[in-house]
Amino acid sequence: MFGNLKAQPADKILQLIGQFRADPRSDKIDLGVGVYKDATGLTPVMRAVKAAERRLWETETTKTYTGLAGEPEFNAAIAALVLGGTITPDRVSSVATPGGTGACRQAFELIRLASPHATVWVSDPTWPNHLSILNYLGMNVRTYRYFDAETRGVDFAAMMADLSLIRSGDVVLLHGCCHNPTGANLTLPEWQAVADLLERTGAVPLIDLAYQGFGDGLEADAAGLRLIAGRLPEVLIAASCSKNFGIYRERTGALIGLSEPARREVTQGTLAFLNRQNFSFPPDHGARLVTMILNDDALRADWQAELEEVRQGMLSLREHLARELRDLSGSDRFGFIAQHRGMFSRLGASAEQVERLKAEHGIYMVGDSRMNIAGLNATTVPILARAILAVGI
Ligand code: PLP
Ligand code: TYF
Repeated sequence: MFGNLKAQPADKILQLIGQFRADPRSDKIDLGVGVYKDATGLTPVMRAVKAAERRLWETETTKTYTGLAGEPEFNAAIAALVLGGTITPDRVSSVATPGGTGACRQAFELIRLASPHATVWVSDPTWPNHLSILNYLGMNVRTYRYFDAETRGVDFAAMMADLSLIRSGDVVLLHGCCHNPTGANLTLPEWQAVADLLERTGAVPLIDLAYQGFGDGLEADAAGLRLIAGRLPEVLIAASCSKNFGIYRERTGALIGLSEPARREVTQGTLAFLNRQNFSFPPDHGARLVTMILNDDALRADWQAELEEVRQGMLSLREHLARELRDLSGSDRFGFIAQHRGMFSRLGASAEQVERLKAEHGIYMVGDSRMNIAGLNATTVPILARAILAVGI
Protein backbone atom coordinates (compact mmCIF):
# COMPACT_ATOMS: atom_id res chain seq x y z
CA MET A 1 0.00 0.00 0.00
CA PHE A 2 2.65 2.50 0.98
CA GLY A 3 4.33 1.78 -2.35
CA ASN A 4 1.41 3.60 -3.99
CA LEU A 5 2.17 6.85 -2.21
CA LYS A 6 3.73 9.71 -4.14
CA ALA A 7 5.79 12.55 -2.74
CA GLN A 8 3.43 15.47 -2.06
CA PRO A 9 4.28 19.07 -2.86
CA ALA A 10 5.66 20.87 0.20
CA ASP A 11 3.99 23.93 1.72
CA LYS A 12 6.15 26.75 0.33
CA ILE A 13 5.60 28.97 3.38
CA LEU A 14 6.62 26.25 5.83
CA GLN A 15 9.56 25.25 3.62
CA LEU A 16 10.94 28.74 4.05
CA ILE A 17 11.26 28.20 7.83
CA GLY A 18 13.76 25.39 7.23
CA GLN A 19 15.71 27.40 4.66
CA PHE A 20 15.94 30.35 7.04
CA ARG A 21 17.17 28.17 9.92
CA ALA A 22 19.85 26.63 7.72
CA ASP A 23 21.20 30.05 6.66
CA PRO A 24 24.39 30.71 8.69
CA ARG A 25 24.33 34.52 8.22
CA SER A 26 23.82 36.28 11.58
CA ASP A 27 22.14 39.32 10.01
CA LYS A 28 19.45 37.32 8.14
CA ILE A 29 15.86 38.60 8.37
CA ASP A 30 12.80 36.32 8.48
CA LEU A 31 9.70 37.83 6.83
CA GLY A 32 8.22 34.43 5.96
CA VAL A 33 5.62 32.51 7.93
CA GLY A 34 2.67 34.49 9.32
CA VAL A 35 3.50 34.46 13.00
CA TYR A 36 3.60 37.63 15.09
CA LYS A 37 7.03 38.50 16.46
CA ASP A 38 7.97 41.32 18.80
CA ALA A 39 10.93 43.65 18.26
CA THR A 40 13.31 41.01 19.66
CA GLY A 41 12.00 38.35 17.28
CA LEU A 42 10.04 36.44 19.92
CA THR A 43 6.46 35.19 19.63
CA PRO A 44 5.38 35.78 23.23
CA VAL A 45 2.63 34.05 25.20
CA MET A 46 0.15 36.87 25.83
CA ARG A 47 -0.18 38.02 29.46
CA ALA A 48 -3.89 37.16 29.69
CA VAL A 49 -3.23 33.70 28.24
CA LYS A 50 -0.58 33.01 30.90
CA ALA A 51 -2.92 34.24 33.64
CA ALA A 52 -5.79 32.11 32.33
CA GLU A 53 -3.52 29.06 32.11
CA ARG A 54 -2.47 29.52 35.72
CA ARG A 55 -6.09 29.82 36.81
CA LEU A 56 -7.08 26.82 34.72
CA TRP A 57 -4.32 24.68 36.23
CA GLU A 58 -5.59 25.54 39.70
CA THR A 59 -9.29 25.02 39.03
CA GLU A 60 -9.59 22.31 36.36
CA THR A 61 -10.96 19.12 37.89
CA THR A 62 -11.41 16.86 34.88
CA LYS A 63 -10.16 16.33 31.38
CA THR A 64 -13.05 14.12 30.30
CA TYR A 65 -14.39 14.59 26.75
CA THR A 66 -16.05 17.83 25.78
CA GLY A 67 -19.05 17.75 23.38
CA LEU A 68 -18.79 17.22 19.62
CA ALA A 69 -19.34 20.94 19.15
CA GLY A 70 -16.88 21.84 21.92
CA GLU A 71 -17.98 23.79 24.98
CA PRO A 72 -21.16 25.89 24.56
CA GLU A 73 -19.52 28.79 26.48
CA PHE A 74 -16.69 28.93 23.94
CA ASN A 75 -19.10 28.89 21.01
CA ALA A 76 -21.14 31.70 22.55
CA ALA A 77 -18.06 33.78 23.41
CA ILE A 78 -16.45 33.47 19.99
CA ALA A 79 -19.74 34.18 18.19
CA ALA A 80 -20.12 37.34 20.30
CA LEU A 81 -16.54 38.43 19.56
CA VAL A 82 -17.01 37.95 15.83
CA LEU A 83 -20.62 39.05 15.40
CA GLY A 84 -20.68 41.70 18.13
CA GLY A 85 -24.22 40.87 19.19
CA THR A 86 -25.64 41.95 15.82
CA ILE A 87 -27.29 38.59 15.06
CA THR A 88 -30.07 36.95 17.08
CA PRO A 89 -28.98 33.60 18.60
CA ASP A 90 -31.77 31.74 16.79
CA ARG A 91 -29.75 32.09 13.57
CA VAL A 92 -26.36 31.07 14.98
CA SER A 93 -24.84 27.58 14.87
CA SER A 94 -21.25 27.09 15.98
CA VAL A 95 -18.66 24.40 16.63
CA ALA A 96 -15.12 24.57 17.92
CA THR A 97 -12.52 23.39 15.39
CA PRO A 98 -8.79 22.70 15.33
CA GLY A 99 -7.74 26.25 14.43
CA GLY A 100 -8.97 28.38 11.56
CA THR A 101 -7.68 25.77 9.12
CA GLY A 102 -10.00 23.23 10.76
CA ALA A 103 -12.86 25.71 10.46
CA CYS A 104 -12.16 26.20 6.73
CA ARG A 105 -11.94 22.45 6.21
CA GLN A 106 -15.24 21.83 8.03
CA ALA A 107 -16.87 24.67 6.07
CA PHE A 108 -15.77 23.10 2.78
CA GLU A 109 -17.09 19.74 3.96
CA LEU A 110 -20.45 21.28 4.83
CA ILE A 111 -20.63 22.90 1.40
CA ARG A 112 -19.77 19.60 -0.29
CA LEU A 113 -22.38 17.78 1.76
CA ALA A 114 -25.12 20.32 1.06
CA SER A 115 -24.31 21.07 -2.60
CA PRO A 116 -21.72 18.71 -4.08
CA HIS A 117 -21.63 20.63 -7.36
CA ALA A 118 -21.32 24.12 -5.92
CA THR A 119 -18.43 26.23 -7.14
CA VAL A 120 -16.29 27.89 -4.49
CA TRP A 121 -14.90 31.23 -5.69
CA VAL A 122 -11.62 32.31 -4.13
CA SER A 123 -9.63 35.49 -4.56
CA ASP A 124 -6.60 35.47 -6.84
CA PRO A 125 -4.38 35.21 -4.88
CA THR A 126 -5.60 33.58 -1.68
CA TRP A 127 -4.05 31.67 1.23
CA PRO A 128 -2.55 28.59 -0.52
CA ASN A 129 -4.21 26.19 1.94
CA HIS A 130 -7.66 27.25 0.72
CA LEU A 131 -6.84 25.94 -2.75
CA SER A 132 -4.94 22.95 -1.48
CA ILE A 133 -7.81 21.71 0.72
CA LEU A 134 -10.52 22.49 -1.85
CA ASN A 135 -8.61 20.56 -4.51
CA TYR A 136 -7.97 17.70 -2.11
CA LEU A 137 -11.71 17.48 -1.45
CA GLY A 138 -12.36 17.46 -5.20
CA MET A 139 -14.50 20.57 -5.14
CA ASN A 140 -15.20 22.95 -8.02
CA VAL A 141 -13.06 26.05 -7.61
CA ARG A 142 -12.87 29.27 -9.57
CA THR A 143 -10.88 32.39 -8.88
CA TYR A 144 -11.92 36.02 -8.99
CA ARG A 145 -9.42 38.79 -9.69
CA TYR A 146 -8.52 40.69 -6.54
CA PHE A 147 -5.05 42.25 -6.46
CA ASP A 148 -4.11 45.16 -8.69
CA ALA A 149 -0.44 44.60 -9.56
CA GLU A 150 -0.07 48.28 -10.45
CA THR A 151 -1.54 50.00 -7.35
CA ARG A 152 -1.05 47.02 -4.98
CA GLY A 153 -4.62 47.67 -3.83
CA VAL A 154 -7.82 45.76 -4.61
CA ASP A 155 -8.93 45.82 -8.24
CA PHE A 156 -12.55 46.05 -7.19
CA ALA A 157 -13.95 46.55 -10.69
CA ALA A 158 -12.25 43.35 -11.87
CA MET A 159 -13.39 41.48 -8.77
CA MET A 160 -17.01 42.48 -9.34
CA ALA A 161 -16.78 41.70 -13.05
CA ASP A 162 -15.60 38.16 -12.27
CA LEU A 163 -18.14 37.67 -9.49
CA SER A 164 -20.94 38.70 -11.86
CA LEU A 165 -20.69 35.07 -13.06
CA ILE A 166 -21.62 33.57 -9.68
CA ARG A 167 -24.82 31.59 -9.50
CA SER A 168 -27.30 30.73 -6.79
CA GLY A 169 -25.76 28.11 -4.50
CA ASP A 170 -22.17 29.03 -5.34
CA VAL A 171 -19.92 30.02 -2.44
CA VAL A 172 -17.72 33.11 -2.36
CA LEU A 173 -14.75 32.91 -0.01
CA LEU A 174 -13.85 36.34 1.40
CA HIS A 175 -11.09 37.27 3.84
CA GLY A 176 -12.78 39.09 6.73
CA CYS A 177 -9.82 41.44 7.16
CA CYS A 178 -6.02 41.58 6.69
CA HIS A 179 -6.05 39.70 3.38
CA ASN A 180 -3.46 36.94 3.17
CA PRO A 181 -1.19 37.20 1.15
CA THR A 182 -1.70 40.73 -0.21
CA GLY A 183 -2.60 42.98 2.76
CA ALA A 184 -5.09 44.78 0.48
CA ASN A 185 -8.65 44.94 1.82
CA LEU A 186 -12.16 45.94 0.84
CA THR A 187 -13.60 49.25 2.05
CA LEU A 188 -16.98 49.24 3.78
CA PRO A 189 -18.81 50.54 0.66
CA GLU A 190 -17.16 47.70 -1.28
CA TRP A 191 -18.40 45.16 1.29
CA GLN A 192 -21.82 46.73 0.76
CA ALA A 193 -21.59 46.17 -2.99
CA VAL A 194 -20.50 42.55 -2.45
CA ALA A 195 -23.48 42.05 -0.12
CA ASP A 196 -25.79 43.49 -2.83
CA LEU A 197 -24.36 41.05 -5.37
CA LEU A 198 -24.66 38.04 -3.05
CA GLU A 199 -28.22 39.03 -2.19
CA ARG A 200 -29.15 39.38 -5.84
CA THR A 201 -27.59 36.08 -6.93
CA GLY A 202 -28.33 33.83 -3.95
CA ALA A 203 -24.67 32.88 -3.55
CA VAL A 204 -23.40 32.10 -0.05
CA PRO A 205 -20.43 33.92 1.55
CA LEU A 206 -17.77 32.02 3.47
CA ILE A 207 -15.77 34.53 5.47
CA ASP A 208 -12.33 33.51 6.72
CA LEU A 209 -11.50 35.66 9.74
CA ALA A 210 -7.97 34.78 10.85
CA TYR A 211 -6.68 38.20 11.95
CA GLN A 212 -9.45 40.01 13.87
CA GLY A 213 -7.73 42.77 15.85
CA PHE A 214 -4.60 42.88 13.66
CA GLY A 215 -5.85 45.45 11.14
CA ASP A 216 -7.94 48.43 12.28
CA GLY A 217 -9.09 47.00 15.64
CA LEU A 218 -11.38 44.25 16.93
CA GLU A 219 -14.62 45.96 15.90
CA ALA A 220 -13.47 47.58 12.65
CA ASP A 221 -11.95 44.30 11.44
CA ALA A 222 -15.34 42.60 11.76
CA ALA A 223 -17.38 45.42 10.22
CA GLY A 224 -17.58 43.97 6.70
CA LEU A 225 -18.44 40.55 8.07
CA ARG A 226 -21.20 42.00 10.30
CA LEU A 227 -22.64 43.91 7.39
CA ILE A 228 -22.86 40.67 5.36
CA ALA A 229 -24.19 38.71 8.36
CA GLY A 230 -26.96 41.24 8.91
CA ARG A 231 -28.16 41.14 5.32
CA LEU A 232 -27.83 37.59 4.01
CA PRO A 233 -29.90 34.62 5.14
CA GLU A 234 -27.01 32.13 5.02
CA VAL A 235 -23.38 32.83 5.95
CA LEU A 236 -20.42 30.65 6.92
CA ILE A 237 -17.63 32.08 9.09
CA ALA A 238 -14.28 30.39 9.79
CA ALA A 239 -12.74 32.14 12.80
CA SER A 240 -9.22 31.58 14.11
CA CYS A 241 -7.87 32.42 17.57
CA SER A 242 -4.29 31.55 16.60
CA LYS A 243 -3.10 35.09 15.91
CA ASN A 244 -5.21 37.38 18.06
CA PHE A 245 -4.70 35.22 21.17
CA GLY A 246 -1.20 34.08 20.12
CA ILE A 247 -2.12 30.42 20.75
CA TYR A 248 -1.04 29.03 17.39
CA ARG A 249 -0.19 25.51 18.51
CA GLU A 250 -3.24 25.05 20.71
CA ARG A 251 -5.36 24.77 17.52
CA THR A 252 -8.29 26.99 18.44
CA GLY A 253 -10.98 28.18 16.07
CA ALA A 254 -14.67 27.98 15.31
CA LEU A 255 -16.94 27.40 12.36
CA ILE A 256 -20.05 29.55 12.65
CA GLY A 257 -23.06 29.04 10.42
CA LEU A 258 -25.81 31.64 10.16
CA SER A 259 -29.10 30.29 8.86
CA GLU A 260 -32.76 31.04 8.99
CA PRO A 261 -34.07 30.15 12.48
CA ALA A 262 -36.04 27.20 11.12
CA ARG A 263 -32.81 25.66 9.79
CA ARG A 264 -30.71 26.27 12.89
CA GLU A 265 -31.17 22.94 14.61
CA VAL A 266 -30.27 20.90 11.53
CA THR A 267 -27.33 23.20 10.76
CA GLN A 268 -25.97 22.85 14.30
CA GLY A 269 -26.46 19.08 14.15
CA THR A 270 -24.64 18.89 10.82
CA LEU A 271 -21.67 20.88 12.14
CA ALA A 272 -21.41 18.49 15.09
CA PHE A 273 -21.79 15.50 12.74
CA LEU A 274 -18.94 16.75 10.55
CA ASN A 275 -16.71 17.18 13.61
CA ARG A 276 -17.49 13.58 14.55
CA GLN A 277 -16.59 12.27 11.09
CA ASN A 278 -13.20 13.95 11.16
CA PHE A 279 -11.91 14.00 14.72
CA SER A 280 -14.82 13.52 17.17
CA PHE A 281 -14.12 16.23 19.74
CA PRO A 282 -12.30 19.48 18.98
CA PRO A 283 -9.26 20.54 21.06
CA ASP A 284 -10.35 22.23 24.28
CA HIS A 285 -7.34 23.80 26.00
CA GLY A 286 -7.05 26.89 23.80
CA ALA A 287 -10.82 27.25 23.55
CA ARG A 288 -11.08 27.24 27.33
CA LEU A 289 -8.40 29.93 27.65
CA VAL A 290 -10.21 32.09 25.10
CA THR A 291 -13.50 31.61 26.97
CA MET A 292 -11.94 32.54 30.30
CA ILE A 293 -10.36 35.67 28.82
CA LEU A 294 -13.46 36.84 26.98
CA ASN A 295 -15.75 36.25 29.96
CA ASP A 296 -13.57 37.89 32.62
CA ASP A 297 -13.50 41.71 32.61
CA ALA A 298 -9.92 42.10 33.86
CA LEU A 299 -8.41 39.38 31.65
CA ARG A 300 -10.31 40.69 28.66
CA ALA A 301 -9.16 44.26 29.22
CA ASP A 302 -5.54 43.12 29.52
CA TRP A 303 -5.83 40.95 26.38
CA GLN A 304 -7.33 43.81 24.40
CA ALA A 305 -4.60 46.18 25.60
CA GLU A 306 -1.85 43.78 24.53
CA LEU A 307 -3.53 43.03 21.20
CA GLU A 308 -3.76 46.77 20.59
CA GLU A 309 0.00 47.14 21.31
CA VAL A 310 0.68 44.39 18.77
CA ARG A 311 -1.54 46.08 16.18
CA GLN A 312 -0.06 49.52 16.73
CA GLY A 313 3.45 48.07 16.55
CA MET A 314 2.76 46.59 13.11
CA LEU A 315 1.19 49.85 11.93
CA SER A 316 4.28 51.81 13.04
CA LEU A 317 6.54 49.38 11.19
CA ARG A 318 4.42 49.86 8.06
CA GLU A 319 4.66 53.64 8.31
CA HIS A 320 8.39 53.49 9.04
CA LEU A 321 9.08 51.26 6.03
CA ALA A 322 6.92 53.35 3.67
CA ARG A 323 8.68 56.54 4.89
CA GLU A 324 12.13 55.02 4.52
CA LEU A 325 11.36 53.85 0.98
CA ARG A 326 9.93 57.24 0.06
CA ASP A 327 13.04 59.01 1.33
CA LEU A 328 15.46 56.61 -0.34
CA SER A 329 13.63 56.32 -3.68
CA GLY A 330 12.32 59.87 -3.87
CA SER A 331 8.95 58.48 -4.98
CA ASP A 332 5.60 57.60 -3.43
CA ARG A 333 5.33 54.25 -5.13
CA PHE A 334 5.69 52.33 -1.85
CA GLY A 335 2.87 54.22 -0.12
CA PHE A 336 0.74 51.05 -0.38
CA ILE A 337 2.76 49.50 2.47
CA ALA A 338 1.22 51.99 4.91
CA GLN A 339 -2.23 51.46 3.38
CA HIS A 340 -2.20 47.67 3.71
CA ARG A 341 -3.41 46.09 6.94
CA GLY A 342 -2.52 43.02 8.99
CA MET A 343 0.72 41.08 9.04
CA PHE A 344 1.27 40.90 5.31
CA SER A 345 2.05 43.07 2.33
CA ARG A 346 2.63 41.81 -1.16
CA LEU A 347 5.50 43.86 -2.56
CA GLY A 348 4.73 43.03 -6.17
CA ALA A 349 8.30 41.89 -6.85
CA SER A 350 9.31 39.22 -9.36
CA ALA A 351 10.37 35.73 -8.24
CA GLU A 352 13.88 36.63 -9.31
CA GLN A 353 13.93 39.75 -7.13
CA VAL A 354 12.65 37.73 -4.15
CA GLU A 355 15.44 35.24 -4.78
CA ARG A 356 18.03 38.04 -4.88
CA LEU A 357 16.75 39.45 -1.58
CA LYS A 358 17.41 36.03 -0.08
CA ALA A 359 20.73 35.30 -1.76
CA GLU A 360 22.32 38.74 -1.60
CA HIS A 361 20.73 40.23 1.52
CA GLY A 362 19.61 37.27 3.68
CA ILE A 363 16.02 38.55 3.60
CA TYR A 364 13.44 35.77 3.46
CA MET A 365 9.92 36.32 2.17
CA VAL A 366 7.42 34.06 0.39
CA GLY A 367 8.09 33.58 -3.35
CA ASP A 368 5.08 35.70 -4.36
CA SER A 369 6.82 38.64 -2.55
CA ARG A 370 4.60 38.46 0.54
CA MET A 371 6.44 39.85 3.54
CA ASN A 372 5.50 39.50 7.19
CA ILE A 373 5.70 43.02 8.59
CA ALA A 374 5.96 41.66 12.15
CA GLY A 375 9.33 40.15 11.24
CA LEU A 376 10.81 43.67 11.15
CA ASN A 377 12.05 46.05 13.85
CA ALA A 378 13.40 49.61 13.92
CA THR A 379 16.89 48.38 13.01
CA THR A 380 15.92 46.11 10.12
CA VAL A 381 13.41 48.47 8.43
CA PRO A 382 16.15 50.66 6.83
CA ILE A 383 18.12 47.52 5.88
CA LEU A 384 15.08 46.08 4.10
CA ALA A 385 14.33 49.41 2.40
CA ARG A 386 17.86 49.61 0.97
CA ALA A 387 17.71 45.96 -0.15
CA ILE A 388 14.35 46.46 -1.88
CA LEU A 389 15.81 49.27 -3.95
CA ALA A 390 19.09 47.45 -4.52
CA VAL A 391 17.34 44.53 -6.25
CA GLY A 392 15.38 46.96 -8.41
CA ILE A 393 11.84 46.64 -6.98
N1 PLP B 1 -6.98 31.57 7.11
C1 PLP B 1 -5.99 32.41 6.77
C2 PLP B 1 -6.23 33.40 5.70
C3 PLP B 1 -4.77 32.34 7.43
O1 PLP B 1 -3.79 33.17 7.09
C4 PLP B 1 -4.58 31.37 8.43
C5 PLP B 1 -3.26 31.23 9.04
O2 PLP B 1 -2.92 31.79 9.95
C6 PLP B 1 -5.67 30.55 8.78
C7 PLP B 1 -6.84 30.67 8.08
C8 PLP B 1 -5.67 29.50 9.83
O3 PLP B 1 -4.86 29.59 10.88
P1 PLP B 1 -4.87 28.51 12.04
O4 PLP B 1 -5.32 27.21 11.48
O5 PLP B 1 -3.49 28.48 12.55
O6 PLP B 1 -5.85 29.02 13.07
O1 TYF C 1 0.08 32.21 5.79
C1 TYF C 1 0.73 32.05 6.83
O2 TYF C 1 1.94 32.25 6.88
C2 TYF C 1 -0.01 31.62 8.09
C3 TYF C 1 0.56 30.41 8.80
O3 TYF C 1 0.23 25.51 6.08
C4 TYF C 1 0.44 29.13 8.05
O4 TYF C 1 -1.34 31.46 7.77
C5 TYF C 1 1.22 28.90 6.93
C6 TYF C 1 1.16 27.69 6.27
C7 TYF C 1 0.32 26.69 6.75
C8 TYF C 1 -0.46 26.93 7.87
C9 TYF C 1 -0.39 28.14 8.52
